[in-house]
Formats: sequence, structure tokens, C-alpha cells
Amino acid sequence: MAVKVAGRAASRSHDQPPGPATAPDLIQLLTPEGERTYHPDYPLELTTEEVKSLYRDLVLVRRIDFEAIALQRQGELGIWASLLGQEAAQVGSGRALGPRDMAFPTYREHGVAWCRGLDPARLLELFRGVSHGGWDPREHNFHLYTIVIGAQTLHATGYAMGIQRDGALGEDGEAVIVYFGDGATSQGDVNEAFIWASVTNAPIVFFCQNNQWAISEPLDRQSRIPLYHRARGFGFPGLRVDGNDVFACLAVTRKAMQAAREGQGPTLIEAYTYRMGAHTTTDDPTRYRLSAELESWKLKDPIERVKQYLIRSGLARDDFFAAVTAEADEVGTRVRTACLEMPDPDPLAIFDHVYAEPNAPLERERAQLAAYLSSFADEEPAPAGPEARP
Ligand SMILES: Cc1ncc(C[n+]2csc(CCOP(=O)(O)OP(=O)(O)O)c2C)c(N)n1
Ligand SMILES: [Mg+2]
Repeated sequence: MAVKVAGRAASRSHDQPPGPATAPDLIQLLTPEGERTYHPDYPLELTTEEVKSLYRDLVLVRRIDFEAIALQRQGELGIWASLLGQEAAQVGSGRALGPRDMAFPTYREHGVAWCRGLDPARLLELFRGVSHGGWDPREHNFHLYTIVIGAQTLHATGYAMGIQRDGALGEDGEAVIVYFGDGATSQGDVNEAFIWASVTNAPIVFFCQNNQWAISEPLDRQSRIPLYHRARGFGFPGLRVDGNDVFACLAVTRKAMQAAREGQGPTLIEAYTYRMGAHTTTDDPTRYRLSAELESWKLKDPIERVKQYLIRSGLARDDFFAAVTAEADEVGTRVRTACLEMPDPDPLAIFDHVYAEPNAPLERERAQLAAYLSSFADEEPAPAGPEARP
């Protein structure tokens, strides 16, 4: 299969909608049936342990996602943005990063968070509304979740320009990866980020998970051409990878990150995938999409194909799969327990993180809220026990 970067890709008529990815477009190393294929530009040697470890990540990440959906349904989380179906795009690209690389996520990159070593409970704190922002991005080189569509592409590009100015490029240097969706490509921020990254030759990989929908807006309302072709207009390479193929996502991202570290500038990777769940737990996709579409993507499930590969090639037996399932249950239980035990923050603590220094208007608002809260004091029966109020 020949690889095509945007600069060399065959042109497509503007009257033609961006149909399903076809073989010449798509970089794939593992078919939906679990057959290993080879690509001259993306040789990928993996040990049995590495394949098993990728499989384990995919299963655990899906399990965490399921647990979070259940917790939201039980009223324990305010909302959850599921990654169902996008595990390979996230684990493949996440595993391609070096410890010094910086990742900028949207709100759905739970699989990348896992690969960076962030405790999934930290993600749930946000969706439970008991955290005032998240985590320290420097702890795992994993930036904060960003809800404002596309905004993180500019933050990431600025960070990548900083790497250049710090002189941190080179074979062992640093690079940035930024995640965004198909819908985000219509945002001004993303297009501005493309221009900045291009003209400064910044060390950044733009990783677009094209999951075919931006809430209820289908891809053909975002673009008349395949998304990866857009890169050419900005002056850097773009390519499309099978986003349900963890091997291909790993190989393609690894190469693009290394090119960025070595000063070759940005790459746009379009990971062609599908959001098998709802946009978030507030959404009902049966209102706007056909179940046949979902059924066809279920046949391309990113986890099932790795399992088939492991079975076909005799690399793993039932005991391995049973152990991963048992570990997934353990992780699910751990995440659930952590969620239920999260303490509610002091309501006044929300004022602590607005500005670095206190200021008069903020202090007035803090005092107003404190007075309002204390107005309920008489209504509550005094709790029993040593902490009972006088
Ligand atoms: C600037 C901005 N506009 C609108 C929204 C509301 N919104 C939240 S998610 C979303 C769709 C995003 O679609 P896409 O970029 O494809 O990402 P996906 O959720 O599919 O992963 C929109 C419009 C927002 N959060 N920010
Ligand atoms: Mg989308």
C-alpha cells in the first residue's frame, strides 16, 4: 500500500463528499480481522510483550470508560465524555510519546491520560465537579482538559515554539502533540495554530481524531475534502491513519514526533475512527444517526482486532485474556471506590484559584457567598457526634 502525504495525494473533486476512507488513503498495519499488514514507510517491530501490553491498555481504558458512564448514570458524576471506539487512536499515539514530550488533550483523551500515567480518578474529579481545574500538567507532561473547542491547539503551538527557543530540539529532544476532533478543524483557533506552527516550523504533531461527528454534526458539514488534505494548504504534511488500528497509530505518531523533535516541523495526523457511544452522557445519538452506521463500525472494533491477532498468531491463550479481564475489573472497582470517597471541596475554595493574589472585588464576592451559606445554618439539624455545632 502506498503512503500519501498531503503534498502527493491524488486530488479529489470538490463536488465529491468526503466518503469513507479507502485503501490508498489509509495507513493500516492490522486489519479489522486481526491480520498483520506491512507498510514500507512504517516498519513496526513489536515484541509479544509489547503487543500484550497494548492490548492490556486498550482493555483497561475501555473498562475505566464504562465505569465512568455507569457512575454518571447513578448520579455520581455530572457528565462524562466517553472514548468508546477511540481507544486505539489514543493508546497508539499515547504510547508513541517520550517522557519529555508534552501532550495537550481535549476532554475525551482518557486513553492518552492513562498512557501518561495520570491516575484515572483525577479525571473523574473533574467530571464529579470536586476539582477546581485538574492536575499539575508538569507531573505527567499531560496538559489540562480543555472544553473550549480547538483552543488547546494554540496553547500547544505556543508551547512548541517555546521548545525551539529553549534549544530543546534534536534527536533526544522534545516535541508536542495536540489532540482535537473533526469538528474542531472548523474553528479559527485550529487554523491559526496550523499557520503559526507552519511558518515557525514548530515541533508539533496535530492529532485529529476524526470520529465522524461533532455532537450531531456529521463530517460532511465540516469539510468537502478529507481532513488530512488540509495540511497541504498550510505547508506541512498530512496523512490519514486507521484510527482503530493501535499498531498503525503507534508507528505513524512515533515517526511524526521524531520528525518534529529533529526540527522537521509539524505533521497533521488524521486518525480515522468512530465515536461508538454518545457525544457525552447528555446526548442521545439515536436522534441523529442510523444504527446501521454504528453496526458497521462495531465490526472494526479496535480491541477485537488485537485480540484476534494475538489468538491467530498463537501469542496469547485464554489465561492471558482472563487475567486482563480480571485486572480490568480491579481497576474498575478502584476507580469507583475512589470516586465515591472523593471529599467535597469547601465551597469557598473556588475563590482561591481565580487570581494569584487576592483582590478587593474577589474578597467581596467571597464574603457574600460565606454570608449566604451561613444563612442556612439554623435550618439544619445539628449533626450528632464530636463535631456537633454548639
Ligand atoms: C468554542 C466552542 N464552541 C462550541 C462548544 C460546544 N461543543 C462541545 S463539544 C462540541 C463538538 C466537538 O466536536 P469534535 O471537535 O468533532 O470533537 P468530539 O467531541 O467529536 O471528540 C461542541 C460544538 C465548545 N465547547 N466550545
Ligand atoms: Mg468529532
